[in-house]
Amino acid sequence: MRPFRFVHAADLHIDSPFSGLRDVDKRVGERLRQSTFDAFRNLINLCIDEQVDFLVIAGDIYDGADRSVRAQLRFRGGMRRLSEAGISAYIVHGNHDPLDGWLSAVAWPEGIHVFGAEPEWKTVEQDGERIAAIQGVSFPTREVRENLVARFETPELDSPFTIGLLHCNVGGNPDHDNYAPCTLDDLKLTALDYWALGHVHTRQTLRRQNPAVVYPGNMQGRHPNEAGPRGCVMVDVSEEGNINTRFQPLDVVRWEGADVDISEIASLDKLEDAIEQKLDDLAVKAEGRDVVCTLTLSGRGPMHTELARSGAIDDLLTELRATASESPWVWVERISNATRPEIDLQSRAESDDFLGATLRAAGEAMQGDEELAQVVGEVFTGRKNGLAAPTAEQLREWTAEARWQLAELLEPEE
Ligand SMILES: [Mn+2]
Repeated sequence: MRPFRFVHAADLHIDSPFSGLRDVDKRVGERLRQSTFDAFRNLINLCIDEQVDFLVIAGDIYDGADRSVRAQLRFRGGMRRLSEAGISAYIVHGNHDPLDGWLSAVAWPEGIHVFGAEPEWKTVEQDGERIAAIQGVSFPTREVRENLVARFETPELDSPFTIGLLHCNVGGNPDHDNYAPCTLDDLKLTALDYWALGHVHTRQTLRRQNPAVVYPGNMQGRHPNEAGPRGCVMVDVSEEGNINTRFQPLDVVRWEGADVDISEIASLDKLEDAIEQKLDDLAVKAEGRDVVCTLTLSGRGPMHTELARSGAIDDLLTELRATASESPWVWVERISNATRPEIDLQSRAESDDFLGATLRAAGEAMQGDEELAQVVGEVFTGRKNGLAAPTAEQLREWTAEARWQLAELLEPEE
């Protein structure tokens, strides 16, 4: 068998509307609406530049069952470029773009194959030699509750390298609709060499070999929960049939979360500096891509009072957006204020009220308290399968943490 290389992509969601964004800047909005098209162009460029043998796409090419004309034409244009470069492509549809959705009659160029609602085999040939056999099935309709793996055939003994192409939910992943549910064991039993899956948007390799089971994730992040690099998987198959996978980023706008701790910050300008430093770091990490950032301010410090004033966070957001660099840009999509007030435990413990008394008692317990050690110890050792009693050091740490929690709970905010 001769070694070969293919690209596995899924969940392109071309022409995603990005409708959930709040008061987004015009250029940012346009860039985002363009981003799924650009990521797709990057996919086609990658296949051609790397001269791969073929491409497999595991569903959700389009974002909506009512596929936009623009998305369909762009997709067909990409397939034509592949075809002209002598690269074949194998495609299944998923829950976002099932076979019963609105679809213009598209004539596919040579070498581009779209699987229907019944599983079938397609053989990939290169220079007259069979290099792989692909079995795939499309979603006939949006809500597929059937385990589609059961309909796949075990390959014949003289088959070349075999690939299963499917949009499905393995192991009931709760973050995604439970369409075409199946288990890893179902996939193993079918005795294919590589399962090219789609549906779960976070990249993951469920199994490396015999068979390899891979979700490449989506190609362009679309909201804060799709943070970090997004792209496809490049698969190399050796003469012996060994599989080597490598992630290739294709996204053009990256979503990232950033956390700025205010505990060491005493003034507004220092806070702005700290945030800008974080945003600069994100820009570097994104390697020239634009970035949409969800920013969280956390920690306990003097800036809490200032940030808690009405309109302060909105003003900060407006200012950060106004001073952001032109290109590539880092757009702060929202700021979550999770900061806490600064509390001086020492002086607070001196006051003559309930919290003062509680803090004093906790402070004494931190010096070592036999009664506390006994009561907490029993929680651990008193069980059927008893655990070791906590050490004096652990008790001290927990008491210190409990003191902070009590102070926050009992201290009325100004
Ligand atoms: Mn999807």
